[in-house]
Amino acid sequence: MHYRNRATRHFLFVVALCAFRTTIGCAVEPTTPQEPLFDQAIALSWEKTAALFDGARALDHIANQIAFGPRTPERPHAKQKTLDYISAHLSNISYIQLHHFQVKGLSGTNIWARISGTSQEDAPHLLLGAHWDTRSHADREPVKAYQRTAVLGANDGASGVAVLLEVAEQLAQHPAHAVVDLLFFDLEDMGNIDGFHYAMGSQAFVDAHPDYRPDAGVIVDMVCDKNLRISKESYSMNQAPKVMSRIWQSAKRQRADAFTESPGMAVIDDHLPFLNAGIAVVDLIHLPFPKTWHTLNDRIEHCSAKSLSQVGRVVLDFIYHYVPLNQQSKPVTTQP
Ligand code: 1BN
Ligand code: ZN
Repeated sequence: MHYRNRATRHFLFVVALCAFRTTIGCAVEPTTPQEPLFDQAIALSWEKTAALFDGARALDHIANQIAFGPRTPERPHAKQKTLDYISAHLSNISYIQLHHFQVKGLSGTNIWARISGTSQEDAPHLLLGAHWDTRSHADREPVKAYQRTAVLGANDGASGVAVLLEVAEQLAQHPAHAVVDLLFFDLEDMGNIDGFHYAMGSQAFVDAHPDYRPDAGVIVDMVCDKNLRISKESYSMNQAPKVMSRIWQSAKRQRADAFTESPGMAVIDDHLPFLNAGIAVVDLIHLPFPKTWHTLNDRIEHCSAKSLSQVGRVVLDFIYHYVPLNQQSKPVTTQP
C-alpha cells in the first residue's frame, strides 16, 4: 500500500519500529535538552545500542587481516586474501559489488556493500567507509634501514575495516531506518611514495560514480589504539559541521570519552573526495597521530577491544538516530 502523506508514512514507520523493538527492548532514551523529540521516537535506547557492538569480535577481525601480512601493491596474494575475507563476511548480509580501477599504473579494488533499511521509501542514505590497504613504507621509523619496510597496519588499515564488519553484522541483525552503504577503499595509503597520492581509491570511486549522492557519511581510520583520541578533524569540521555535531551527540550518549572536543589537524583521507564533490562525509581518526603511525610498531598489541567498541557504538548510535539533516529540528511527536 502506498501512502502519499509523508507524516502518515512516518507514523506507520514509528509504529512498525516500535513493534520491531519489542524483540530487542524499547527502553526510553535518556534525554538531553537539545535533542529533538523526533530523534528520540525512532532511536534504540543508548544501552541497547551499546550492547550490540562486540569489541572482541572486532579485534579478531584485526588479527585475521594482519595474518595475511601487509596489504600493499607488491603483495597481490595478501590483497586477494583480504578482499576474500571482507567479501565473505558481507556476502550473506548484503548486496555486494567490486569496483576495480587503475590509477597511475596501479590496479586497485574497492568493495561496495549495501545494507537495506527497514523502510522502502524516503529512507535516508548513509555511507560508512574505511581503507583496507596498508602502507608500503614505514617512513616514520626512526631507523633509516627500516623505512622502506611495509607496515602491518593493525591500526592503520585493519581497525577501520574491523569496525565496519562488526557494524554491518549488527545492522543486518537489527536493521536501521536508513539504507547504509559500506565502502572499503583500496590505495588510501600511498601518499608521498613514488609520486603517488593519499586517498586514491576513494577518489577513483567518486570519479566513477558521479551520480552517487548519499545524505551523509563517516570514514573510520586508525581507531584501535589503547589510548585512542579522536579530535575534530579540520576538513570535516569546516565542510560537514552538522554531521560532526551528530557524531559528537552520539559520542556523548554512548559515554565514548575517546571523542574529545579538541580541534584536530586537516587530514587528506577518504572523506576528502566526497567533501570535494559536495557530499557531507566526516573522518573519525586518531589525532594527533599515535606513535605507532607509519612505523613497524603498528601491531595488534597496541590495539584494544574497548577502543574499537567506543567507535562502533558511536557509529551505530549515529545510524539508529539518523534523520535527514534538514529535518533535525522538526517537532514530530507520537504523543497524543
Ligand atoms: C591516514 C592514515 N592517512 C594516512 N594514513 C592520511 C594522511 C594524509 C595522513 C596526509 C597524514 C598526512
Ligand atoms: Zn597511513
